[in-house]
Amino acid sequence: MKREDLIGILISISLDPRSTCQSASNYNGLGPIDIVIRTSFMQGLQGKAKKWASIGHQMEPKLANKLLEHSADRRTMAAGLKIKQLYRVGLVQKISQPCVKCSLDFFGMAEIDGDICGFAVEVKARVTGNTSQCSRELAQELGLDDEDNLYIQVSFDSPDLKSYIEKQSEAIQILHHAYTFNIKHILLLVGNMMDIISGVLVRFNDEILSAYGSCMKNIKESALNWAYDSSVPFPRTEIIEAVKNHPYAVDAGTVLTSFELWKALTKEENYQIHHVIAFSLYKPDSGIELKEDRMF
Ligand SMILES: [Mn+2]
Repeated sequence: MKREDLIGILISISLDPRSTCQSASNYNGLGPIDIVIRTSFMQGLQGKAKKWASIGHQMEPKLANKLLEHSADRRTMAAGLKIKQLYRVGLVQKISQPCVKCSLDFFGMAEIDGDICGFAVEVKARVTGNTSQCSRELAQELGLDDEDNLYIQVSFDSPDLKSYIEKQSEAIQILHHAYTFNIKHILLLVGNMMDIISGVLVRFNDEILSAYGSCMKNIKESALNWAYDSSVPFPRTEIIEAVKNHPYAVDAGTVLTSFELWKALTKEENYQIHHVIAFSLYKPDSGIELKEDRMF
């Protein structure tokens, strides 16, 4: 796909709120409310998958500390990256567009190609032998094959972007991070239980970020206005229909209760997400020590 095609698709995406299952075939037969329900009430992970997800989460700070060591040793310079500081960040909501939220693994300040700027790190810990092996083989194919050569910078519109990112969902996730934080660079840091396997610094530009912003706006207009605009009624009938497709996860009563709770908690006078962010500072010099540094 060419860059222009991608941007064209992002700008034109909108879900018809009245669409039926038949006409929404582009979205696997699901209408907008179906998608909202499916993504808001996901079935919890169980058994091994749950354990792996938890181990992966525990690996995030360890891999971030390795990254800081690599930056101090100038090994990240191959991607034009020198990290100044890394922070742990809570859930963040875009001030100008409250429906856009994200939860980063790390936010950082860095010198990238000589300019000081904000950037983010998305950590992917491959915790099983199989996934770790796949990632290592991919890194080797890209020439990121030894300790001193793990980092590379790539532009989002590079014809071989696809070979640098294992999953489509990960590509969308980092675009979403970049848009939410209004930053141009995201480091996709892949590691296993021991070490960093690769670090791909993806560079976005204003054009793709604003196209993605239009896409977010269109999705909100067509599927989420009821949640953000008090004059739009709660789509009770559509929700009752939609939960029939997801009986394992949720029922209509739970959706309504969760929505009322969310509204109460996110009322401006009660709770503003961007006011309660806790930044925890990682200091490259102090190794693995975690220092609380509340900035807001
Ligand atoms: Mn992650």
